[in-house]
Amino acid sequence: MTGQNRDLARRAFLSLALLAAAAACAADKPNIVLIFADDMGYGDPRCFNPQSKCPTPNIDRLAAQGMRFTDAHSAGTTCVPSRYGLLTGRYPFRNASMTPNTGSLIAPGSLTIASLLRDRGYATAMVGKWHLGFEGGKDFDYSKPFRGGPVDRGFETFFGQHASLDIPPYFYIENDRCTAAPVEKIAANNTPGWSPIQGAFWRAGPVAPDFKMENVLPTYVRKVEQYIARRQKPGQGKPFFLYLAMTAPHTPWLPTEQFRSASMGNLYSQWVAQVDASVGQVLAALDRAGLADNTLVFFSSDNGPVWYPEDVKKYGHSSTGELRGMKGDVWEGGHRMPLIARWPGRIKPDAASRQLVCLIDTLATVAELTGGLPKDGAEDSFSFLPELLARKANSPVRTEMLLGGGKNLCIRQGDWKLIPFLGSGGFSRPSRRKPGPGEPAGQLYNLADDPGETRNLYAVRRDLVEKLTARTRELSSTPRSRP
Ligand SMILES: [Ca+2]
Repeated sequence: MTGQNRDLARRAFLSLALLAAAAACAADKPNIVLIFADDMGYGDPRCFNPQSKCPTPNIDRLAAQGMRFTDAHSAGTTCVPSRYGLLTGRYPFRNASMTPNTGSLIAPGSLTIASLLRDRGYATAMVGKWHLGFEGGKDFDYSKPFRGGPVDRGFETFFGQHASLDIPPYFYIENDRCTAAPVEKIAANNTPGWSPIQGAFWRAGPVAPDFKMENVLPTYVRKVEQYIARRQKPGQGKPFFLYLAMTAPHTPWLPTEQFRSASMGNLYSQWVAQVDASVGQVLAALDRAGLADNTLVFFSSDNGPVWYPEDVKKYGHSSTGELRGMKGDVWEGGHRMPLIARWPGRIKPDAASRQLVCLIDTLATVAELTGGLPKDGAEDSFSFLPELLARKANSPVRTEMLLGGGKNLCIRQGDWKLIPFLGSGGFSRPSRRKPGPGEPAGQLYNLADDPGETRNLYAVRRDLVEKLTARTRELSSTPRSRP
């Protein structure tokens, strides 16, 4: 053997030894299942809003068996930035583009929850809605592999769709290939009695012959059940990370026969009931496989609901509970999310946490659980593992967080929230308005005594406005916010 060959052989042996060590280490780790609802409001699950009209027995049971976070926030107020922040542990405003039509939004080689766990010996799988773009943007070539999607960003397998269930073209992607090209056409749809972006709303466009709107959510749940059934018993192989990005209760609201009954309430609550039952099916699959005890389950949602004040009056249900605003808004209803974590024997049952956390923190949390935070990546992610395991009660996970982007960047610090403009910033009208004579230029709320954001203290607490404005500038001009 030449010196060079010996060196190669030694390096190959070391790589194998490292891989074996990673696998051995990973074998002791829990499986991680992340269930992400789409557009579910803080006030939908009854465990967060006892007045909810949506039947959510499975989400409630998950909460009763684990920890509920009452001050958890998505990284954005709409699908794309929220998902970007969740998977990368990085504020979406740091990215040049948040438009999936222009290409793959997560840069090649960026750390994601999936790439981190894969490199630490986990099997990684995603099922459902990606919405973070592919190379080539909206110019899909159905004859070629889709690059820059889940399988190029850490997931070993993927079954799902490119964006929301109301955005054409409509087709499934398996790993990096389309299962059937969208060669047919589907007309636009909506539901009388609801606004144009509620009900069974979808846009007209190309659709694949194997893609039926009402079958999409049940198909994803079945794929997840099959994946879990194939996994091995604890200690017998690789642990897995499974990300189920549901397409609901986002539009189109399409409850199947089983949920279309008056006892389930209106169309929306019927659809939420089906989402809840889908969560129940995933939990039942873990039970059947004997994996529930060794699996950390997260449940949350990507942003607030499309639910207007008129709907609250008409249906007696507030999809955001007592929070102000809706999807897209920088008010709490747009981004405060129901977050639940269950890990039997490790997380105390029926626990509640009032800690400020952001879904961006999921990456650091699973990183700490599986061997510590990497040096690079996860720029804005703070681990809430100590909170989950009640190791450091009273020690804050994070003291501040940024939301939005550009000149609209808002900051939360402690109980205070500064919005540097007037209006919702999103779907509630007006989204933005100029101050009238003598009116303050922005909004400042104390969420501890005013969670509904009804008393604007911008004019009376100028000291805080200045301090928080300076801090926003400081935080946004550094490349990372975690140490
Ligand atoms: Ca969404």
